[in-house]
Formats: sequence, C-alpha cells, structure tokens
Amino acid sequence: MIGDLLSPSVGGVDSAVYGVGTLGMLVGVVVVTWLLRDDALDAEAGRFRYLMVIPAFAALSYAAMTAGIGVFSVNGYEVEGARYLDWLVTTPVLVGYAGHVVDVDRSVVLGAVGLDATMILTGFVATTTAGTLRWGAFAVSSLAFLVMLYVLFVQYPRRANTTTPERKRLFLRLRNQVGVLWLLYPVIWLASPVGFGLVSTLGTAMLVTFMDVAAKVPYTWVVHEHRGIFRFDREATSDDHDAGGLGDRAGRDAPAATAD
Ligand code: RET
Repeated sequence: MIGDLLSPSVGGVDSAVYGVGTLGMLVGVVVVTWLLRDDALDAEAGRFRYLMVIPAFAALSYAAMTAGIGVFSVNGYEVEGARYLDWLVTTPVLVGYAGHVVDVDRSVVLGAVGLDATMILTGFVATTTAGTLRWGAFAVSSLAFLVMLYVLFVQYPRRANTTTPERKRLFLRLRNQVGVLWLLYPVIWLASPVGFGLVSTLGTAMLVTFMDVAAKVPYTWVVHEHRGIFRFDREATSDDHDAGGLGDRAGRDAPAATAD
C-alpha cells in the first residue's frame, strides 16, 4: 500500500478531471491574493492568510491527484488519500472563517471545527473499511455533520459578538453556502462505487471535483465582494459587542449596505 501511495501514475480521464480542478482552485488563490495585496484592507483583521489555506491547499491536493499521488486501493475501490487530507485541512477553515466574520465565541467555533474534523476522519474510516464498521463510521460521520450544522445555524448566531449588518450579511452568505452545498457530499458518497455503485469512479471524480471547486472558490469570491468590512477606516463600526444574538441589532450600528 505504501508503494501505491508513493508511485505516481499519471494518466486516465480522472487525471484530466483533477487537472481542471487544480486550475479551478488556482482561481481562488488569485482572489485571495488580491485581498492580501489590497493596501486599503486590514489583512490581519480579515485573516486573509487563513482564507488562503482554502484554495492553496486544495490546489496542491488536486495537483497531487492529477499526478496520481496518494491514490490507493482498498476492497477493490480507488481511494484518493489527498482528497481526505484536503478536506481535513480546509473544511475546518471554511467553518472557522464564517465564525470569525461575526466574531463567534471561540469555544463555539472550536466545537464546530472539532465536529467537522470528526466528520472527515470517520468518513475516511467509512471509505476504507467494510461491513459493519463501514456503516457505523458512516453513521457517526453523518451525525457529526448534522450536529455541526446545528452549531452553524443555531449556536453561531447566538454567540456572535460583532453583528453589523454588513458582517451579518457576509456571514449568512458563507454559512448558507456550507449548509446547502455540503449536504450533497454524503449523497454523492452513497451513490459512488464505495456506497451503492450508482455512479462510476469517473462520474464520482467529476461530481466531487465540481463540488469542491463550488464549495471553495465562490467562498473566497464572496469574501472579496464584501471586502469593505475589512477596510482600515471601518474598524470603528465593526468592533462593538452583542450578547443577544445575531438578529437583535440589525440596522443599528452601521449604514445599511446596498451591494449584495
Ligand atoms: C462523507 C461520507 C461520510 C458521511 C459524510 C460525508 C461528508 C462529507 C462532507 C465533505 C465536505 C467537503 C468539502 C470540501 C470542499 O472542498 C465523508 C462524504 C457526512 C460534508 C466542503
């Protein structure tokens, strides 16, 4: 298996699909580079370096998959190790960054990140085992996913400390993207050869690549669209606190944003 992991095998249509995925992720790298290079923005407040991890790590992971690195077979299935490593690193950033936007209490963000990592790790177990263990791991992963969504949709708004209308709007855009797009991943898993085999290996590669690019690149673009939040001169309006929940202060402490 170690031999499988280390010997690259370029070729096949999967490789071409992952090549397109790599290019897609590079678009996200360009978008975050613009944010980092914009002198009018406070890159520290925007945590743009963390945001960069999302497309950059994925681009590396897709480049590895294009080269056939990290692929191994278990129980007759091809498993992309680089994909799970990518998910393990980048999905917690997607979840954590949405919390950062409205300054959610650290303990709550860590809870969501922990559930997310549990979901990916147990998902990997489900993918690489068979029988009862596989379905047990799938159930644990799905449960962690549902509890994580509860934290994002219920706890995050309650424990948000900075809820100017603009921040709230960006948060909702990012959070809702996670809530909607991510639901398709377990469905694709079930339909793939690892699940019920309704979709071929190539079909699964195409679907997951499309989903990964859709979950990451528009995320960076939405932050770019709302970059005004992180302008140096906006600090004063975005630093107040709210114990009562995300909805309570809407419209009170900053001029209404018009763009969306
Ligand atoms: C698995 C299978 C086990 C059950 C569940 C899954 C969920 C995976 C998710 C992945 C999200 C990935 C993203 C990648 C971005 O590039 C592991 C497929 C619940 C939700 C957003």
